[in-house]
Amino acid sequence: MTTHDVEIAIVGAGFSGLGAAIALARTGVDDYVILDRGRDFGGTWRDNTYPGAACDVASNLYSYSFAPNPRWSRSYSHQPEIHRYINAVADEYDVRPKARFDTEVIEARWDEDAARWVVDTLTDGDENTYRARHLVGAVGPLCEPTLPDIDGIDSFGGTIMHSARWNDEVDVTGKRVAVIGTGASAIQIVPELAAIAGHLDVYQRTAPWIVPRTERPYTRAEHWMYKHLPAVQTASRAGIYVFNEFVAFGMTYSPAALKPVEILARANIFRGVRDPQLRARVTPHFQIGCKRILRSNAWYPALDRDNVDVITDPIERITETGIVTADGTAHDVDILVVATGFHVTDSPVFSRIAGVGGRSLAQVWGETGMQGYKGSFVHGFPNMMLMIGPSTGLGHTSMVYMIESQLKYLADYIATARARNAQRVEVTAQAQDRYNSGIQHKLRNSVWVNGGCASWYKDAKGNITTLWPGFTFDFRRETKKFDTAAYDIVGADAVTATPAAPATVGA
Ligand code: N01
Repeated sequence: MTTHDVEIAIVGAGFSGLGAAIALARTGVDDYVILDRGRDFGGTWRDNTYPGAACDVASNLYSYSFAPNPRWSRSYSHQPEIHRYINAVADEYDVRPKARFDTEVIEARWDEDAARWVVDTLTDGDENTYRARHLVGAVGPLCEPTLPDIDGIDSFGGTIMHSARWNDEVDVTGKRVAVIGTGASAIQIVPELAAIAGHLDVYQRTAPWIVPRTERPYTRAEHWMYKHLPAVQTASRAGIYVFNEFVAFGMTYSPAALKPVEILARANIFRGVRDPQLRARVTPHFQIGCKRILRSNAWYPALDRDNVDVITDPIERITETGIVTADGTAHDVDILVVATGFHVTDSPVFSRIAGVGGRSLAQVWGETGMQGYKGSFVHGFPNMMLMIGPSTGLGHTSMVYMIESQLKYLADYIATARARNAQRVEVTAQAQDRYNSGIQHKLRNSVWVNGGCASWYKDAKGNITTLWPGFTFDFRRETKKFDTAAYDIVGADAVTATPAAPATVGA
């Protein structure tokens, strides 16, 4: 086992981990390492390789503002292109030498006496420990797939795949396929599989709202302009951004304002499904926006195909040969696809991070719910900044915008810690409590609370701790500067002299 000392350990090499590395490098911080269990950069865009995987935020907005891509082939990008883009940015900023891939973080624990994070990792059986002054958690909320808790699932004798762990070698051509789930992943997978499977059953527990997807290839003229007149692409980006923020207004403050979006979604059903009975079954019964609004032109026509059945009877159990529904029907299946989402508020990652007193994030959040300060810091976890932490998720626009807001906060945090020779920086319990009360207050009129749906936005107690309520520019304003008044900041001498009773120098 080897121990390495670094100033900053970044865990995760997706959009936010790579962004963190670039932000640090730009402010002159060189002593950092990126740890990721995967083989290259990309995070969720590396891991989700299912057929049809694509982004439902328009290409011109779904990129770093500091690294525009004039070569996007389409108005909405597909997974391979986004994965390539992220890796190209990593190379452009020369970040790759800092990355340790195929490296699983086993545990990260706070050492109070040394005022450092101790991060144990495993790479091909080799144990390495990184002792870091600061830890940046950039694993993303959608990294740990959820297998549905259905009786008998382990007994299934055919092939079973989660959408986020796709096996390209499985050939579905002519096979009997079942897809469980009708979320953002399923609506992209189903049209692809329906075209080649012998028969496809789609198990729908809740019908989602789906608006048309205005995807098209960019023209040569657009490519020329994006390359030679970058302001045109910047203007397109700004236009998409502003339009999306109107949706944020409806979702957070005035769900009635989303009525035109609902009309669009109803028209999408009418256009895509011929059979009136099927139309009725795929029409949602909750307010639009309560769950993520999805985009597809292909979903309804796929459900309307002769080789596809939409099954709305609840699943009773899974057997060796297929699925039995509550009405007693046995549906034979060769390949079972579970597009059932991720552990978001109960991620297994939380039990691998231990803060003050050895208490893990899982223990702390098990009691309080997933709470933090500005989506970035958590009381009891000094010197640790989370990227896309609690209350930062979006349903309407690009997460990259939120990530970039946090990058500014991160750079300022590190600059502040360095300027003050700080050994220990911890958000105060009062600041965190006040902040979370404000978030919950803002959510009270939102469609997520009042829209009549169950969603992964809510935790086990029914509280929404995943979403940012409001406009994204408010979050950017809030994270513009590292606000030292919300933190206990302990200088170099104080930490070794009085580790248990930190002297506050923040003002
Ligand atoms: O997962 P989900 P996802 N029996 O949790 C159903 C992002 N994303 O992977 O609605 C039967 O949304 C569940 O049913 P219900 C995006 O943020 C982005 O699709 O709970 N069904 C639901 O239909 C998204 O929100 C892109 O009643 C069961 C589905 O499984 C997030 O990832 C693309 C079940 C799960 O839907 C997650 O999306 C893809 C059970 N036991 C994903 N358990 C972009 O384009 C669950 N379900 C950017």
